[in-house]
Amino acid sequence: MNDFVKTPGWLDWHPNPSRPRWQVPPGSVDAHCHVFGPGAEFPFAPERKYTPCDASKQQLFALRERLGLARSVIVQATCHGADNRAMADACRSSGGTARGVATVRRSITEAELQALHDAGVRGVRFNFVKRLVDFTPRDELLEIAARIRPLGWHVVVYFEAVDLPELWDFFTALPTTVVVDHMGRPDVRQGVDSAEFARFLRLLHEHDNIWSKVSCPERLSIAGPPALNGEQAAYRDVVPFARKVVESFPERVLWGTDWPHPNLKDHMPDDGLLVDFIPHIAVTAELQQKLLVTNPMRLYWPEEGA
Ligand code: 0GY
Repeated sequence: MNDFVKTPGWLDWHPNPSRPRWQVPPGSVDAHCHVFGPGAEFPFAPERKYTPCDASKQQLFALRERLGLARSVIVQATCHGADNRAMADACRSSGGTARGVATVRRSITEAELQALHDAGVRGVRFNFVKRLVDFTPRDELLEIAARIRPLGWHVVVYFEAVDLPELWDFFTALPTTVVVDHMGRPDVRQGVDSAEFARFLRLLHEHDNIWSKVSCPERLSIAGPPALNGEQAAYRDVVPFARKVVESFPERVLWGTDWPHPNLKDHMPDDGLLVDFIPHIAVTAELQQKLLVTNPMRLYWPEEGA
């Protein structure tokens, strides 16, 4: 039995997402998703800022199948702190079809890092979103980055657009590939030509080790769902941002569902609609192949020689 009490107002993941109208290319990767617990088996961390519903590996893999996706990258969610057991267990039981991104502290041993690698972990996540985590000193993060580099891992960073100026020097000092979650969370009200979004694009222009996930339109959108008709994307106000990133940096973009969508307050997306969003932001077969297959395979399954 799970004794954890969900955060008030918590929205559970969509119980019956539509089958996408748009078919993803064979071998497509969901490069940003999570597992939550189940809490009875993998307790949530004492330092967490929210208590989610359960979202198990079986449920994640069932959704993946429904959406036509082949592989997953399971990103450690903050509700599990630096206890990576649920994520690592999901990777290990995936038969090689899931890789992971962990959260680690400087106290982690070499043997523990190696065990995570053996489970399928290929990166660490540094989170700067203040509502999600407590502050970690930069020197600790730099030390972790230096230690994971020899494993061939990369760093995933999550932050809000307004914080980029302050974080710029830290990000650009990182010695690994750096993957930015959700395009650095632009404020879509400011528009795709805003100074704020230009700053984010400049980060990628000037640093070719920095990648971006073009994920989470449901988190960034003011327009929201639904699609008005089959031609128009849901979350259409996010389209210009994601399309700009895909077309400017086609070799350094990733896409993910963000299932089970933590901390959404207004609505829970239909995951099928999130797949149908893709051809609006990657408008050619070549861009779609890079976004969904070539790029994530290069980063997470390099041994397969994509
Ligand atoms: C996301 C977004 C969020 C949460 C987390 O690890 C997390 O708790 O990443 C958020 O609340 O914006 O990418 O899942």
